[in-house]
Amino acid sequence: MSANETNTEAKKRILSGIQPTGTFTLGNYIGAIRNWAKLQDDFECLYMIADLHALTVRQVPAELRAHTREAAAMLLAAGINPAESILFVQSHVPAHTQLNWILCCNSQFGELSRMTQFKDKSAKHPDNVNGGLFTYPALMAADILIYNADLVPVGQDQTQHLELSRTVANRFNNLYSPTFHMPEGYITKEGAKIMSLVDPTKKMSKSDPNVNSFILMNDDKDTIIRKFKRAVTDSDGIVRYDAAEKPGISNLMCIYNIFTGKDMEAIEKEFAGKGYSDFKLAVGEAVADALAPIQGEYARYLADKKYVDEVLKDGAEKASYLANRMMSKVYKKVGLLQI
Ligand code: ATP
Ligand code: LTN
Repeated sequence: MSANETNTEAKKRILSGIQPTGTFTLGNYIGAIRNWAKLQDDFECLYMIADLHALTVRQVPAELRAHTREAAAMLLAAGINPAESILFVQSHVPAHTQLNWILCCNSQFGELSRMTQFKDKSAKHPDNVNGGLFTYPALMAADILIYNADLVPVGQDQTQHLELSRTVANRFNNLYSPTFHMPEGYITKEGAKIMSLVDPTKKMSKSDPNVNSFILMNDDKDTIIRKFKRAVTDSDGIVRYDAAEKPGISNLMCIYNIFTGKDMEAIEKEFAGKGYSDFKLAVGEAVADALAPIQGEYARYLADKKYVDEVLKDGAEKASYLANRMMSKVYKKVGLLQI
């Protein structure tokens, strides 16, 4: 079935988003993007660059524009196929902001106040605790519910937002009449949360001011190996999985597992009696080798701005068609006058 039809019983619908707040990290790739390409054959997929969400934190306009196109190029390079999936930019489908308002009016202050991302980002940017940051999850719920998405592939940090989407959908359905599907999270066990290389108790994040804390998708091999070599670990010198006691080594083992397919036991055996530096080098090489072909494709797409923009235009049209239909239903249900 083509992606621009409404969802049938045969294929479940997927929606996910990523903010163009900078170059994507290895955490974004492992926790989210890597799975997006894999899901395309079995699901009807919509993948969105969440530029409106990015505005909840101050952005330099020219950089935001550039990051948005780069994000599209990286998603194409990572295997999103526009012939199978709808790839679009959030602000190109105005219906998201229309539904956002309706859902804001159905989200409670207390619910929004409890969101850990709101608390974290308010602490990080105390000079800009804006209304958009507070109502961020209502816009995310709109992104999901406007397409009646069944599944939402994200990293673990987004679980609370997903739960709020379900609460709001449920409230709306009960108040008016069944309208929205209940979305489920699709969170893979491996790599749901890749940690910072500098502080392995914190999530790897593209907006971290310390460049050594993350691997960027376009870091070259030397940079990747250097960053892994510097990664904070512990002093006992044994490669062993223990997320609580050895978060740094365990994080590196997760990354190595993802790119080599070797399980934790096999990794422990492979590096028994060897120092951390051998292990770190092996992790760096595995990551650099896996990213090399994606980086090649990325450069190719980035050089073809016209093609990328055409993909996004086509995606926006297909997504708008689906979103506008839901929007007229919602406006009618809440009692807005239709003329
Ligand atoms: P920012 O630093 O700007 O807040 P971010 O790096 O946290 O951004 P998002 O755009 O918020 O990235 O997230 C995009 C997707 O990547 C989401 O599904 C999120 O759960 C996932 N993700 C982000 N960081 C990680 C990580 N460290 N491990 C696993 N998944 C992650
Ligand atoms: N909040 C998400 C990005 C995002 C998203 C979405 C994810 C915006 N809208 C809809 C899934 C579904 C984040 O990763 N920080």
